[in-house]
Amino acid sequence: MPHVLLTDLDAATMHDGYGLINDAAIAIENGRVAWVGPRAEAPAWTGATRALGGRLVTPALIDCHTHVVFGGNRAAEFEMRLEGASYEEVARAGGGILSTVHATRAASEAALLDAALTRVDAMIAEGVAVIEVKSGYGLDIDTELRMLRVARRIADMRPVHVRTTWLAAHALPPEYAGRADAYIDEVCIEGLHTAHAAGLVDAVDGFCESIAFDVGQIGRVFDAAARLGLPVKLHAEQLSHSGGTALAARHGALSADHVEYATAEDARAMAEAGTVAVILPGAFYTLRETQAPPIDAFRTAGVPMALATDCNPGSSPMASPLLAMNMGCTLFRMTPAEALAGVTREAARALGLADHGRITPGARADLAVWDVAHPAELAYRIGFNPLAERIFAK
Ligand code: DI6
Ligand code: FE
Repeated sequence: MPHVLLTDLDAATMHDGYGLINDAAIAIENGRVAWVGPRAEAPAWTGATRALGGRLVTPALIDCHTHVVFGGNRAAEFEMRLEGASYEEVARAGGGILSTVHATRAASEAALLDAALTRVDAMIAEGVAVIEVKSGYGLDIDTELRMLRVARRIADMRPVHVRTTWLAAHALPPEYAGRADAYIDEVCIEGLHTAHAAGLVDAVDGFCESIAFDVGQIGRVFDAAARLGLPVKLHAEQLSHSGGTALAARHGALSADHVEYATAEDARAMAEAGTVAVILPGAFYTLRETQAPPIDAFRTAGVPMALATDCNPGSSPMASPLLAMNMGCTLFRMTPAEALAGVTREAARALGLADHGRITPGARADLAVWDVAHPAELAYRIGFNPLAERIFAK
């Protein structure tokens, strides 16, 4: 979409609150926003013009935390948990993440891609233009690399940007039982070098939790990432307070994700480091967690908050960023404006993407056009998709 003037629309530019401009126009040149403002002040224009009939335009959505590449599903575990087993109990019994590891190791690259695309299509249908995709269900170097090759191929198959994240430090595979430190060295760090050399890694993540890895082990993975010049992020304080957010902040992480058990002190450290809190209400809801993330402490400390689906087969079998927005508001009392910023501007920040998630000159012109009268409607409804059109600037 080289030279287009979108006219006759409301635009949310996401500077302050909604940053709504009524009767706005957006000029697009070579896939970038060239100008945005009141239509009456639009620049003289020789390119094409399209009227969008007073619809709301926001930045296209960004799902900044997903595990969309995996084999199988975990409906049987869902039934077990409904009968009373906890997520940790299922994991310790060899189910949970490890059951998805078995299914993922057994799946071909083509099968993994096929299954991931159904989830990606659901996200695109809700206006998503950037998806972060993590490895973490291979737990051996070959399968972790296969997952990230599939992640990269998503962007060849669909009009969407993909950011890949190395998450080998997600769980300890059975062949390394009792040898977690060796797993960190031989798979998480060795494999990271291989994956990075193959151009498959945009960021590095880990799961810091009693059922996964401790602060020292994750710290070693983060040091390896730093030596390669790769940014880090972390699944932190999801099920208990394990010190993950403080570790993430010390390493200048892009984000700390889940953070239900984070404290006000953690929030201050995150604010100082510029680490985004990625709020994942789908996992909170699915696991029937009762500890809500400290949203007020994040606000007070000035921690930017993103929102994402955490789309995965276990703790968040959800591919709807609009539902994540609704849950962020209803479960955590985020405001609808925070929810919208959380799936646009702050999600871009959580991925280190400077030119996504805003409608501002120079930003990528990836836009979502909605059949709503007010942006709060995006978070308010459950199970309605008001997307009229997604504009993808590639
Ligand atoms: N926390 C999560 O919510 C996902 N990974 C993680 O570390 C869930 C992974 C799964 O249950 O498959
Ligand atoms: Fe996750």
